[in-house]
This record gives sequence, structure tokens and C-alpha cells, in this order.
Amino acid sequence: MADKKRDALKIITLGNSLVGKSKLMERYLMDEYKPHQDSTYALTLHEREVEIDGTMVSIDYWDTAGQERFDNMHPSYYHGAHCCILVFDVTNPATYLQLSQWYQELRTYCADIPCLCAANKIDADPKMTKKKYTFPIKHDLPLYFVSASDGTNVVKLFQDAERAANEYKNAVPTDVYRNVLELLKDDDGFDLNDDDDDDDDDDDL
Ligand SMILES: Nc1nc2c(ncn2[C@@H]2O[C@H](COP(=O)(O)OP(=O)(O)OP(=O)(O)O)[C@@H](O)[C@H]2O)c(=O)[nH]1
Ligand SMILES: [Mg+2]
Repeated sequence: MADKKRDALKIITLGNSLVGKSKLMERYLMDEYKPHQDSTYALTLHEREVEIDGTMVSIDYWDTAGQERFDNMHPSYYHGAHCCILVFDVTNPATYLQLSQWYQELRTYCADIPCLCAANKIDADPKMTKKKYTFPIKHDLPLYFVSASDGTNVVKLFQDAERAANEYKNAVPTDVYRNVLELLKDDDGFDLNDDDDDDDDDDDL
């Protein structure tokens, strides 16, 4: 069990209080949405097993709360994260403006994890999906128009986050392996495709 825990992917959410972070998780993980609920006061950890490309993967979803009230998160919230879902509320421009601060804090602790941006509550004001949001463009973040209330795009958002987290986790060894192959290929004395059986004595030594 302990080994399994250490291997779990960690996905965090960030964004102002009341943007719908907990409701989005509730919609995805429980496929339900109860309209009235207080802010999250403590850390909530949801564990889930999913299949990604034929392999079962454990995911820990971290949800915490009241960010507006505390202005920033404890570093341990970010520690070891593999992906972040950054949420704002399309009906509340202040939550959009605050994204850059959340993003800056994220990058302080997690320099290169994938980050997805979620524009929530589109059910409340569908025309907001027509607006151009420069923040995600500027930072090259994929943007998802979602509604925890009616479920629009929620599964897509979370499945993409799971996939991105998994790719991020597996990227390091893959890159190292690729770099080694590149180095070997660049080395004139070592041809990966050389099936010459060295009968040829013309080779300079
Ligand atoms: N119309 C609408 N309301 C939503 C949606 N998602 C969340 N809400 C409402 O917004 C309020 C806040 O939702 P939460 O999920 O508790 O927000 P939170 O970001 O977790 O807030 P904190 O825990 O304080 O950080 C609740 O009253 C929800 O019912 C949505 O997609 N559409
Ligand atoms: Mg919450």
C-alpha cells in the first residue's frame, strides 16, 4: 500500500475561493453536484484509480480552500505535484484577474508541471465563452470552458489533467533515454544501424 501511495500522481487545484474548485471535483469524482455547500475549510484528499493507456494509475486529487482568505498556499500543497488545474469563475472578473498571482506562486514551487486553465460556471453566463481570455494564451495554457453545475467539459478537463500528469511523471526517464540515444548517434565511432561485420579492413583505427 505504501509503495502504491508513493507512486500516485498528485493533481492540485488553485484559484480564488468560491470559483468552484470543490464542485468541479465533486462533479468529476462523484458525478454529483449539490448546489449549496460551504467553502472547504481544510485539505481534502480524494483518491482515485484510473486507466491511462491500458495501465492502472493511482491519482491523489488535492483540494484546499479559502485561498482568498489566506492569499497563498502552504508550500506542502505544491510539493510533488504533477499537474495543476487553475480555476476562475466567468461570472466574477476578479477571479480571472487573480490568476496571474496563483500562476506565479505555482511556478515558484513547481517550475514546469503542466497547468490547465478552467473557466467555470459557464452555465450561469454562456456568452462568456465567446470572450477572448489572454491569460491562458500568454502562458500557453490549454483553456477549458466548464460547468460543475451541468457537467459541461468536466470529464474532458480532468482526463486531460490525468494524462498530462502521467506524461509529466514519465517524461524524465524518457528524456534521459532519448538524450543518451542522441549522444550515441552523434558519436561518429558508434553507428546504431551499423550491421557491418567488420570484415572490411579499410576502416581506419
Ligand atoms: N452556477 C454555477 N455555480 C457553481 C458552479 N460551480 C460551483 N458553483 C457554486 O459556487 C459556489 C462555490 O463552489 P465551491 O466548489 O465550494 O468553490 P471553491 O472554489 O471550492 O471554494 P473554496 O472552498 O472556498 O476555495 C457554490 O455555491 C457552488 O454551488 C457552476 O458550474 N455553476
Ligand atoms: Mg472548496
